[in-house]
Amino acid sequence: MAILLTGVTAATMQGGYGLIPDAALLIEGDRIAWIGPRNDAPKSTETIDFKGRLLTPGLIDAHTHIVFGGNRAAEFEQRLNGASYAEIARAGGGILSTVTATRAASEDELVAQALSRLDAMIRQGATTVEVKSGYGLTIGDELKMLRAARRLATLRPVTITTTHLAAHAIPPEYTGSADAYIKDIAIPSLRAAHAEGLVDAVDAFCETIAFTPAQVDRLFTAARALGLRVKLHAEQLTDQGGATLAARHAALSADHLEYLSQEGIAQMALAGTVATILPGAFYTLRETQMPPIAALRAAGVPMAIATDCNPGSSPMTSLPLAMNMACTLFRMTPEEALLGTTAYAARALGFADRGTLAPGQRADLCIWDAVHPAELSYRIGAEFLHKSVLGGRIER
Ligand code: DI6
Ligand code: FE
Repeated sequence: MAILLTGVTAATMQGGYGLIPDAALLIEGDRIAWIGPRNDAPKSTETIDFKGRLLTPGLIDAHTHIVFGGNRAAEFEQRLNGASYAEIARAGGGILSTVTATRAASEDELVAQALSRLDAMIRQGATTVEVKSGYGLTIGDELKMLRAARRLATLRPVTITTTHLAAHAIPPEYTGSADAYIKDIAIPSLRAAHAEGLVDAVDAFCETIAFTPAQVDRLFTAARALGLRVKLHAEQLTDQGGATLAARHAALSADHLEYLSQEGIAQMALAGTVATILPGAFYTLRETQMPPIAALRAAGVPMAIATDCNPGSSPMTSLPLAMNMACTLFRMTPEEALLGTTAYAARALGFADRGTLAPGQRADLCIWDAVHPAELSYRIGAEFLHKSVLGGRIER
């Protein structure tokens, strides 16, 4: 079955926007079979005219924590009454309050709650979503989270990739024993989850309030022995040399990066590690140290942009809003922002078959009520997805 989409301005995201005005795109099965000027389009049994709308690759959210129990509105209120994110974390709140709620939730409850967040993401153009564990922090609860994430993929026609993040926080029962936690919980839960086919990548939080580079190094060594790629929450609140460590493990991405050093940038450039920029967390925590966008750009490090959707530091489900924040807060260009949620987001997840419009690529597409791609970053909180195409199927 072939469908020809015509009357679109296509942003192919090859070499920048890669715009093709008055374009057409042929879908065959779940793949893009052809793309080019409408006048050169091959014949097709079915044609849909989108009347000048904008066509982009389906958006890719390369960093989310959408599976969790409860919410943290109360902590949001505490912060507005003067407490800092790190203080709340040290007092056993923050991530740990979500751990308590996540442990108490059944797998079905986690799926139901995550599904409403996933649906909000889909309405804003997401077609591939990475989902992390990291609020269970026992072997059983980490497995429960990853099983819930895998089930999302059976309930919606999007691609879900799973990331094991047991090294996200030190649970109360291991206070002062982070080394033991890595040995007894993080690494065994990784092996168990991998054996069950629940893990696509491995992540950790390298920070003074979480794990040291040496602890992360042990986890990453175990991950790579299983043949898994790694990524890292690095340099979010302080410079721990996390990006350099990630690069040494050929990481797919290093994420956050507000306190990234020039050395870290150089190592990421050498290793081909993507910089995943998360402006939602910067915005929510009212950080002032900006990630070194100009230096990353100068070093040629590809930058992805993601929602970091999580209950504490970024309760956000819109990739276009993340793009807007990356432009307005971090001075990224709208072209970089769209590359960051398409071509480079794909790279941050290790996908070569999506994120651009080209023959052979997976037919995950967005058609927007917009004319120029800069509108995606320019508008604040708008809902302007006209239709999405998921694996060749036109969804709405
Ligand atoms: N950094 C973050 O911004 C999220 N996780 C992390 O390592 C926050 C997670 C949370 O506060 O629940
Ligand atoms: Fe995160």
